[in-house]
Parts: sequence; structure tokens; C-alpha cells
Amino acid sequence: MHGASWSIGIRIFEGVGKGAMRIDVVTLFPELIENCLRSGVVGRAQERGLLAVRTWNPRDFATDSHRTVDDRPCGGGPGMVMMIGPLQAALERAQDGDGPVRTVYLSPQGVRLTQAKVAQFARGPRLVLLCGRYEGVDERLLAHAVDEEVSIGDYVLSGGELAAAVLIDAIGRLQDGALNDAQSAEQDSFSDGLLDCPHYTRPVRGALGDVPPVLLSGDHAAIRRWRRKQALGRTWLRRPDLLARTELDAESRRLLDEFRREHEAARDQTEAGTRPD
Ligand code: 9WO
Repeated sequence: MHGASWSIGIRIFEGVGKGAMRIDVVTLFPELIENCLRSGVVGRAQERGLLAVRTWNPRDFATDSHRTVDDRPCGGGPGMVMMIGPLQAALERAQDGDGPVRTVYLSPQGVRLTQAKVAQFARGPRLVLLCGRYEGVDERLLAHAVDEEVSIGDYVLSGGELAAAVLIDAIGRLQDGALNDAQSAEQDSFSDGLLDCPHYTRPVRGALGDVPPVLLSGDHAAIRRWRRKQALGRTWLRRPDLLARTELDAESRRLLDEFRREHEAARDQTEAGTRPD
């Protein structure tokens, strides 16, 4: 059978509105993609018809009785390479339909994924993701059918599926209506080029320490400043590379200066405490 499996079942026929983003995934392990995206915000986005994920299994397009999808690497060496035939047939079906399609291959050789890139993909309307297995995909198919190669980080997985699921998750939560007000993507870490501030909930006093008093003050302007200052400070401490690429306004520079002075004072304190008299 050359049919695709729709991970959102019957709802596709009624629930997918004109604005729904469509993502087609070519993979030898469709259930891996589907299971990853069943839960939480992205699962609900699919149920609401904001996002439609469709999978295509190259094995369904194999032409021999063993349903072969891989072959030995030319030039020798260990492992197997995904052969062109079944993969190209699956990919063509995945790319079929209306509108422009961007085809992305997930691999460690790709351009690193960023939130800005996720936001660009999320504007849709379509995306086709190609997941490799074994030692990879015949380079001629990549050259012929793939628009871009994307990496989610500098490590090797056993296949592209988990990387594809990461990308779909990041895209899915950005679809209009996927997040409620409280979860608003504007509050995201990275939406302003900074890391997130720390979060606390009750109990306000406990064995592990107290909640910072400003968060209990009811002074919303002070709370906003504190959070901004923590976000700036943590970005400075942990990801100076991000800070270097972020334009800071006058208030942000002042808040970061304050954080740095306090951080240095606290560090001097600690060093004074450990210094022999
Ligand atoms: C496996 C392997 C085994 C022996 C010798 C060389 C080898 N190379 C590979 C390999 O790179 N396999 C890849 C598995 C082929 C493409 C799909 N795979 C994959 C994708 N692993 N990791 C990713 C990935 C994708 C996006 N971001 C980070 C990692």
C-alpha cells in the first residue's frame, strides 16, 4: 500500500482548517514520529486541526519481495546506505499536493537549528522532513530532492526521526492557537535572544530555601525588572555568545550592570570566606 498514515486520524477530514500547517515526514519508523507528538501542546494542536503531520514509509514503496530500502556502500566499509528508489518514491508522494514545499533532511552535517529558523518554518504552509537511518542517504537523492540540511545539535543519533520530532514540536507550539495566553510564545526563552529567568512556586519557605521576596511583593514593575535582570544575568553567565548578538536598551544594560556588580560582590564574599587568614 502506498497510502500515508495520518497521525490525527478521523479529525483530518473535519478539523484541518485552511490555515493548518502540514508536515509530511518520510521515515522507516512512522510510529516513532507519531508517538513523540501525541502528548501535550503539540498533540492538542493536531487535535484542534492547527497542525497535520503525515508520515510516509519508504518500505511501502520498495519493489522487491523483501521490501528492501538499503544497500551496501559503494567503496566498501561498514553499514548500509538508504537506496534512492523507494526513498525517492516516498518523497515524491510526500511532496505532492498544493503549494510550495520545503524539503529538509535532518543530519549532523546540517545548518544548526535556531528559534529564528523554527519561526520561519512555522510560517509554513508546508514542510517535508526526510529522516535517514543506517549510515545515511545516497547523496544523489539529497542533491536532487532536498532544499536544506538541518542539524539540531552536534551529536549523532541512530536516525533522523528524533531530530524531526524536535523540529515538529518546536514548530507545532508556534501555530496560532496552540498555546494559551499564559504560555504565550512571546514569553519564550529566545524570543528576545535571552535565556529564561528562574521560576518558583509554593511553598514560599522550605527546606530547599525561600522564594525571592520580590516575587511575593505584588509590585509588578519590580517583578518585571527582577525577571529581566535574571534573564540578562543568566545569559551573561551561561551563554555570552547569545548576549553578544543581542541589542540591549538602556534599561537592560543598567539591569545587567547591576547583576554583574552583585555577582562579583557575592564572588568576592565567597573567596574571602575560603581565604586562609
Ligand atoms: C552512522 C554510522 C555508523 C558507522 C559509521 C559511520 C556512521 N555514520 C552514521 C550516521 O551519521 N548516521 C546518520 C544517522 C545518518 C543520517 C541519519 N542519522 C542521524 C541524524 N543521526 N543523527 C542525526 C541528527 C540529525 C539532526 N541533528 C542531529 C543529529
